[in-house]
Amino acid sequence: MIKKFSTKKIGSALLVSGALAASCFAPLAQADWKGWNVHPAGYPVTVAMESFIKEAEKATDGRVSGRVYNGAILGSQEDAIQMMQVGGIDFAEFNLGPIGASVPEVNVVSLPFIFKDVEHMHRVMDGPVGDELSKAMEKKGIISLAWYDSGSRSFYDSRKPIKTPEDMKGMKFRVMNNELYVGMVEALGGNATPMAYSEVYQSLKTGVVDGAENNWPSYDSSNHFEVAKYYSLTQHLILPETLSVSAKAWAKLSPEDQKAVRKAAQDSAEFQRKLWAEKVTESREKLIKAGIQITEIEDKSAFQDAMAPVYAKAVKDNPTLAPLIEKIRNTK
Ligand code: GTR
Repeated sequence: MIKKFSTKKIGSALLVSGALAASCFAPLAQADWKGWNVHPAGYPVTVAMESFIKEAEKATDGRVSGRVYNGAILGSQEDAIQMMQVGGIDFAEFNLGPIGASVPEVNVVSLPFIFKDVEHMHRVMDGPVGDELSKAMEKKGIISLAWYDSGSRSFYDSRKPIKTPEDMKGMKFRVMNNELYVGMVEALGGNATPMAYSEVYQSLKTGVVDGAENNWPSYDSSNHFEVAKYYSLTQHLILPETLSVSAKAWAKLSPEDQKAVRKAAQDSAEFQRKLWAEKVTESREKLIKAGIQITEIEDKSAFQDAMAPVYAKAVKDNPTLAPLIEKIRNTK
């Protein structure tokens, strides 16, 4: 008797052999990267990250591909920094502020008023200090591929304009996760509490905190302006951000693919800086129309002078900051 093969069995045999054949011919280092991002769709960081991963895919003939998960749905920035160090996420855009909590050298950029302006920050980060900070991050499993912009941060609150540090007395501010920022607010006379970005809106609304601090685009996109309308232009921090890849994901790429991915990251940074400049203007105009109250602070010396103990403590806790501060000050 001739044994009949069921078409179902033949079908699945074909499927299995097909899959085997496909896996034999698939490129070896196929990587599907998970990307962490704190910002919403349309934000300059988000648009640039999406452009990065698309360009990286093209430039590696699909050996690298990935997806950006917005709005910190993969976890807070603090958690994401830890996740990247163990390879739990493959790429991300981080603010160097919270990275300082894991990579102490990076704290140099969190010293208030360390940069004269955004152009000075660019010169520093595109030079030897930027390279030194990248190396320190690499030792902790974070491969920084390019620096993104995040303008300058100023305080905002729900109670009153801030013209001098005295105005901060008795007010409680949310800060990013880094003890240095707690010291910064305390040195100005206020109280500070570190908190995840996603919790700030509700905390401002319910009065758990009176204020926070951020740049124009984040003050806008987070809707914090709705619940804290006094924006006082202290411009105390100019924080670079980084487009990074986890050392684990990076090590799986060939040198050629690493080069291509780095190039895609640097191109995306150029794009991000352009989008950033446009967004700052757009957010400022939008929020002025929405009725926020801006306080210009021509003379910031009272805020700057109050930072002496913050610098002293940072250097005492981590002496490697002293030469870095020198180098930044000497960068013309
Ligand atoms: C934004 C920054 C985010 C995050 C946020 C915050 O300006 O781009 O990475 O650090 O501020 O205040 O937590």
